[in-house]
Order: sequence, then structure tokens, then C-alpha cells
Amino acid sequence: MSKLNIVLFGPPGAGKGTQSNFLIERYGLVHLSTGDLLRAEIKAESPLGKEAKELMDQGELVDDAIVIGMIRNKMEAHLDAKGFIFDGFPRTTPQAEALDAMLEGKGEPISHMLALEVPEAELVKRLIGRGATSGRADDKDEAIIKNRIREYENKTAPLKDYYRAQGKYTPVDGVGSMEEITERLVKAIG
Ligand code: B4P
Repeated sequence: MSKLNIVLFGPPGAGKGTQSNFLIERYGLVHLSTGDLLRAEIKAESPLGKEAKELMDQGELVDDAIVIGMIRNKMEAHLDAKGFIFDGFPRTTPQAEALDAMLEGKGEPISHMLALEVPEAELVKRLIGRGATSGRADDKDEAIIKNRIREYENKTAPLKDYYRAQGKYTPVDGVGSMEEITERLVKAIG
């Protein structure tokens, strides 16, 4: 049976992490979140974590080579997975090209690119709300949140065209209850 490899895409606060938790359970997939992997490095105070923290705290993207290396290591540690959910990765064209090259080598391409769509005012509201409890420096300050959204628009949103050209781009309305959005994603997976 072919593997189910899903890119869960969307701006900061669109609900990628939230929805990944439902989808991994439902389809038995391995969750690969570059945000979570980077935060684990920061917690461990590794050299990579120290470098990443400076960028993340300002709402900037971390270097491609770092996140691509992290994803490669995690995929190699789960060779028998039924498939992966890529949450918050890829975020740039070089990341998307590297992911395709890794998956092509295995003959297990991306099955779906599901793009959660949420208006900017709602994103800011959600992230400020999470900042009250998460302790995340990048959720506390509205100027940094706006910078994350700009980074998304400039560097990440163009990936919609990258996946559209492969016939894999599927927009999904990301406004509603968490359950409603899960159902929309499940329907899109088919
Ligand atoms: P990430 O950790 O990927 O996170 P995110 O963009 O903040 O959010 P996500 O969409 O997962 O939001 P969530 O479900 O939690 O990135 C953080 C940083 O790491 C980046 O800025 C960058 O610096 C770095 N980074 C990560 N990957 C990288 C890469 N590949 N390349 C370079 N740099 C990288 O939801 C947010 C909030 O909304 C939560 O409070 C949630 O409860 C709420 N929410 C969710 N669904 C909701 C709904 N339906 N209704 C109301 N609220 C909802």
C-alpha cells in the first residue's frame, strides 16, 4: 500500500499543530513539526537551539539547511512509518525541493498539500491568546506576530503555486470549530 504523506500548510496560527494531532491519531501517521523540533533544541540549549532561538524570537525563519537536516534525520528514524504529516515544513522553495528529492528517492511522494486558510485578524487573535499561556516569546508581541505573517506571505505562500503545479494544492477553510476543520481535512484526504 502506498504511504500517506501530507503537507499541512498555512500561516502562523492557522491550526497546523492543532489539526496534526487529530490527523496522526486518525491515520496512524508520524508527526514531523519543525517548530516542535526547533523548540526541543532550544530547551536542550544545544548550539543549534541557540542559533534558532534568536531568529524564532524575532519571528524570522530559521536557515533552510538546519530544518532540512532535522527532517532528514527524523524520516530516517521512522523508515517503517505508514506516512508522515509535515507540519510547518516546507516553508520555502528550497525546503520543498529538498523534501521532494528525499521522498522521490524512496518512491513515496507527497500525497496531499492541505492549506488551512484563516484571515489575518483571526490569526493575530489566536496567537495573542496562545501567548497568554504558552510562554512563547514569538506569541507575546503583536509586532513579532505580524513579522511572522509577513515572512509567511513573502517566503512561504509562494509554495501554493509550487504544489498547484503538481496538482496537489488543496485549500481548506480554517475558520470554525476544531472538529469542523478536522472533518474538512478528512474529506479533502478522501
Ligand atoms: P510553528 O511551530 O510551525 O508554529 P506556528 O506557525 O505558530 O503555528 P500553528 O499553525 O501550528 O498553530 P497552532 O495549531 O498551534 O513555527 C514557529 C517558528 O519556528 C516559526 O516562526 C519559525 O521561526 C520556526 N520554524 C518552524 N518551521 C520552520 C521551517 N520549516 N523553516 C524555517 N523556520 C521554521 O494554533 C495556534 C493557536 O490557535 C493555538 O492557541 C490554538 O489553540 C488556536 N486554534 C487552533 N485551531 C483553532 C480554531 N479552529 N479556532 C480557534 N482557535 C484555534
